[in-house]
Amino acid sequence: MALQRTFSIIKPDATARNLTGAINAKIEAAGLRIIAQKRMQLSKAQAETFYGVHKARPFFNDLVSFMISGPVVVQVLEGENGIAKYRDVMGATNPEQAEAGTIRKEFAESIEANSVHGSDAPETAAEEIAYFFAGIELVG
Ligand code: RTP
Ligand code: MG
Repeated sequence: MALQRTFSIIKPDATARNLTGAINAKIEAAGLRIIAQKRMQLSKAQAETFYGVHKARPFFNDLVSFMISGPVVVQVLEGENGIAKYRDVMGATNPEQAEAGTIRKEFAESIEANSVHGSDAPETAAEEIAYFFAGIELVG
């Protein structure tokens, strides 16, 4: 399979605990290359738009509040089968169900404060990358 790009967020629970480097080490150890990265504070509108697919879910308001509770690091990752590979490195949404060695097993605090986001399909990866980065910022 050719190189594939995915979009990642290091979430506020992780930046608060100074875990950006530890998470990046796991990303790189898995063979994914960080081809763009920036730290930012999401606005409420940006968080609502980003997680718009979950608007009707009972956890939506809490999720938006969490995502704006502190800085995030947004990233573009590239690698063979990058989307699925990063989902494997992240582990299950609920850290209690995540496999040993995954980012969420090792670092997540709860099903909500679960340290990282990763795109779930090629279409969402392309949309999410374009929402946060200009093409000129992606250096593969
Ligand atoms: P993500 O989109 O952040 O990569 O996470 P995911 O695919 O593993 O999980 P998803 O179902 O898309 O949920 C998005 C984020 O919402 C929060 N969440 N809270 N309180 C809850 O029951 C609950 N369920 C999900 C998590 O931060 C989850 O990553
Ligand atoms: Mg998701």
